[in-house]
Amino acid sequence: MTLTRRSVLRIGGGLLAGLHFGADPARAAEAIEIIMSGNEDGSRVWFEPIGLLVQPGQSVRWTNRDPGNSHTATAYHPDNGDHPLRIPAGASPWNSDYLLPESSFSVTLTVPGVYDYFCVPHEHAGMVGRIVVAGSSSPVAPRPGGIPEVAEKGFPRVAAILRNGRVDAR
Ligand SMILES: [Cu+2]
Repeated sequence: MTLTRRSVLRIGGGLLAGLHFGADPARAAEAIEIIMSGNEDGSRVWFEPIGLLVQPGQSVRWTNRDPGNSHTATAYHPDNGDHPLRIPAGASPWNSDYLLPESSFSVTLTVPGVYDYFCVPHEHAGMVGRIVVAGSSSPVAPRPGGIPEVAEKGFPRVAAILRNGRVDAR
């Protein structure tokens, strides 16, 4: 059943991506890629880059390049498993659900601010990421708390993202 469900989800993601590309090919073509990765024995998993600065309206696409694991890109939001809110108020939460190797998922971010997200099966391994959508006011890091310590420590600093545009995983 799990495999069937995942296959359906994968197809669903493809359809969504297709609709998105159809709606705005220029923007979709410019989607910024975040890779879901892992080492060979699966003891380390990460998003690359782990920190990213984008402009409002930018699309971001996660692709699972880890042959040994399924991963998710899931916004910290009460709608996603009752996690604390760590995206801007008024921004839409997202959840890719499980992405099999070589599968992708994309969102378009419009509301300025800081977006923290995680991988459902690897939050406790510290697999998290942070995206800053530029805006008029200076973005503030989400209030800490309510998530595993290893996840909390995993986020790059907002200042580093603003300074460098992207922060690579250590
Ligand atoms: Cu993962």
